[in-house]
Amino acid sequence: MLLYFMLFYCLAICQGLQQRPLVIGHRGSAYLPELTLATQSMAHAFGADFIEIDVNLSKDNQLIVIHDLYLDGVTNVAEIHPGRNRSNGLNYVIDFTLDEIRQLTVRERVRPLNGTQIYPLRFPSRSVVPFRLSTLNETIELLLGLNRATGRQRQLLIEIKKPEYHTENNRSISRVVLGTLRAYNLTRPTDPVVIQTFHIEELMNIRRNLGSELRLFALMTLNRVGESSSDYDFYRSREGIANLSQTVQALAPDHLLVVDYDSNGTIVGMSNLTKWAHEYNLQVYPYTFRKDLFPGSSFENLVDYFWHTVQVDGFITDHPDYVLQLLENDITKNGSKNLASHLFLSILTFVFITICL
Ligand SMILES: *[C@@H]1O[C@H](CO)[C@@H](O)[C@H](O)[C@H]1NC(C)=O
Ligand SMILES: *[C@@H]1O[C@H](CO)[C@@H](O)[C@H](O)[C@H]1NC(C)=O
Ligand SMILES: *[C@@H]1O[C@H](CO)[C@@H](O)[C@H](O)[C@H]1NC(C)=O
Ligand SMILES: *[C@@H]1O[C@H](CO)[C@@H](O)[C@H](O)[C@H]1NC(C)=O
Ligand SMILES: *[C@@H]1O[C@H](CO)[C@@H](O)[C@H](O)[C@H]1NC(C)=O
Ligand SMILES: *[C@@H]1O[C@H](CO)[C@@H](O)[C@H](O)[C@H]1NC(C)=O
Ligand SMILES: *[C@@H]1O[C@H](CO)[C@@H](O)[C@H](O)[C@H]1NC(C)=O
Ligand SMILES: *[C@@H]1O[C@H](CO)[C@@H](O)[C@H](O)[C@H]1NC(C)=O
Ligand SMILES: *[C@@H]1O[C@H](CO)[C@@H](O)[C@H](O)[C@H]1NC(C)=O
Ligand SMILES: CC(=O)N[C@H]1CO[C@H](CO)[C@@H](O)[C@@H]1O
Repeated sequence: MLLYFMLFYCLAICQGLQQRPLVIGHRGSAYLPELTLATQSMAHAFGADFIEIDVNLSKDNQLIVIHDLYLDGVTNVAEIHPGRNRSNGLNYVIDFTLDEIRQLTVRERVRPLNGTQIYPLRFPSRSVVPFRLSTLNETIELLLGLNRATGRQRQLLIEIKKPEYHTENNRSISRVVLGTLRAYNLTRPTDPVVIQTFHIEELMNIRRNLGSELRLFALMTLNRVGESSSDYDFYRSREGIANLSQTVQALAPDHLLVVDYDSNGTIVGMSNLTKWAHEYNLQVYPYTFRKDLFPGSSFENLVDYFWHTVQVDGFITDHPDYVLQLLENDITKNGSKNLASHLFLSILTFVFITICL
């Protein structure tokens, strides 16, 4: 009898311990220039469950891991390939071959055509450390190699950001991405890769027409941001979420769609998005949590609110190490509290049963 109770309580406690939201390293981590293999390795070592990356097509149809459509925010392209810019002064990924892109040095993100660093306290943008852009192939091999070498199974969250842009240029970037994943035998929902994009109809295309079984996440933002032609006002309504649940496994909304802030960045309430998503069995992973840029006055309280009050399923963050630390400390705190109360209950039960018998 006692054994039974002990077992029951142990199971309950262990379950409590496992329930922390997922942590997704946004473009790797904040500590080295974004999306480099070095910063992805850091995210892997920190224990991020997912490493989030973006892909663009080069002139010769190679998948380059980079966030912007142009190269100027994170490389020295204007210096290495002068005179190749379009009329707005920017150098577009799609105008350069992989060989040309490999000649560039990657640096911490700056304002394009201006050169000042976006996050002033991060890695110095003027360092001479020779970081490089990489291909999707290299990134997949890094992940699979690290998973094997460490025995820790992390996953890749691949964002196809402007499928419409590529379609206008007569490219199907989704087809190329799926083809590359297939070459690595990554085709099933249980495989360690997930695809996400802001273009909701492209997710439906990937599922239905391209026939992919991979897990898909729907990125969402405000319509006025102009990320894609998708109508996010519809897709974050109950009806829209119901519709999405036929195609995707999770929503990855801007945190602004999940909670409401006043003009000082103080949280004043939450939207129904998470509740509705959970009703339709969709997970919710809002973006982007940055320790050096967030609304309100306490990053810790922000994470706590999203976790305990909104009950999101994960965090897309530039600081996966710090968010993990916050989540795990909280669990440890409550875990030991729970352990004590459960032990107390076990003893009480034992005494009660002994007296009754
Ligand atoms: C863009 O290229 C032209 C030459 O085609 C050059 O004169 C100009 O300085 C370049 N603009 C920038 C911002 O680099
Ligand atoms: C670069 O941008 C920053 C911030 O917008 C601005 O303060 C600065 O004057 C700009 N510098 C140049 C050279 O344009
Ligand atoms: C895309 O293909 C169509 C039909 O083949 C052609 O008319 C159009 O000019 C192409 N667009 C670009 C940007 O190459
Ligand atoms: C990526 O890997 C696939 C499959 O191994 C191969 O067909 C393709 O050429 C590779 N591309 C690059 C840029 O290495
Ligand atoms: C692909 O992976 C599955 C398991 O995920 C495995 O059963 C299968 O043998 C693999 N196929 C190839 C060609 O490696
Ligand atoms: C809802 O989803 C279906 C397929 O899942 C799609 O064909 C349909 O257009 C969607 N409805 C709306 C209003 O977007
Ligand atoms: C924001 O903060 C300022 C200064 O503390 C205060 O005067 C103002 O009332 C606050 N606004 C809101 C919406 O709480
Ligand atoms: C959330 O849904 C409830 C009904 O389920 C509704 O009364 C409420 O106004 C909604 N809240 C928002 C912010 O849309
Ligand atoms: C941990 O304890 C705090 C305060 O008692 C509570 O708000 C929170 O929900 C608990 N967390 C878990 C994971 O039980
Ligand atoms: C197609 C694609 O992957 N696009 C990426 C490149 O350009 C957009 C526009 O900024 C980026 O946001 C995407 O990551």
